[in-house]
Amino acid sequence: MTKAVERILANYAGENPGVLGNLRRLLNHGRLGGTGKLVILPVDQGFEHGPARSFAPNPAGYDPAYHPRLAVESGCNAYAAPLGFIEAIAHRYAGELPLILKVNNSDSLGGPDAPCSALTSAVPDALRLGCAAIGYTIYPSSGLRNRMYEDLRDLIREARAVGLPTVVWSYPRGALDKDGETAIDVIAYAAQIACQLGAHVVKVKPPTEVVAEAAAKKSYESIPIGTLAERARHVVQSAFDGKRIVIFSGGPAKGTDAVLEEIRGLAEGGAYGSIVGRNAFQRSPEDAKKLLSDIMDIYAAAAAS
Ligand code: FBP
Repeated sequence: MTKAVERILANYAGENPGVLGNLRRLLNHGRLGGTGKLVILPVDQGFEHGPARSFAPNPAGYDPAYHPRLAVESGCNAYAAPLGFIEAIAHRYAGELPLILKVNNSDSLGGPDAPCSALTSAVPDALRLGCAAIGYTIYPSSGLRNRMYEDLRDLIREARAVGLPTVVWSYPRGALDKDGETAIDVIAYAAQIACQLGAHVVKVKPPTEVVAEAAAKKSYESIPIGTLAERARHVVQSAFDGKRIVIFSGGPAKGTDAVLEEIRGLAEGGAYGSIVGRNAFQRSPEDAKKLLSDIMDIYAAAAAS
């Protein structure tokens, strides 16, 4: 085990050997293995956004086999997806590529309730499919957030009991306006909530300079948030002073320069890594591999500095 991985796992010292072993698997796999940094490929957008919005830009992505192959060939640390996609490929990839079973999902077809994902699979599915972790989305600011927090409490307890860590997608959504969803105070708060719920790995969106909550404005007068690096640093600090692994999502497809500039800011701010979906699988395989490789270069350089 490298010093970097040892240092990170020391922050999870209270966990059982199964959870620690699976965290070690995630941290030791792929091109960034052993550096303490992670790049993960998430492909739940078919469920969350629909097939055409997700896969039409690169139709190879309609095939469930496409994504884990891209993850392996790019050297990603792990691949995360809902039950259907994982079931379609686990026989081939379990043990070769760390798999994260996304156990809740929501569509974007609308409905009268505040956003709340359905439980779409369970801990025994993750075990059966040879997964290294489960994934769960919470929507802080949704009217149904307390139900999600309570479901997550039970899931983390159940997953931990069988040695599986939990990756929490913490996405503020519901009562907030669009700017509020990615405001620095809200993202830092979302990271903190996920950690307090027992998340082993926290995933949030890159924060903007906006401070959304009136009650938080005074506190942010003395916190540097002018650059993305400063904001990432504050989010990492909000995740138990960096003692929990915090990774940032990629967002809608954008130009290569914009993606890499964002990753540079996140890496400079101490991010543990990125979880990049659309910006990877919506490009051609060659372009996706090149972009993921450039992203990994940035994190590798940050780990070495
Ligand atoms: P992307 O890199 O495509 O943003 O993927 C990360 C992710 O968290 C996915 O797991 C999820 O489907 C998507 O973002 C949600 O995006 P949005 O908030 O735009 O619905």
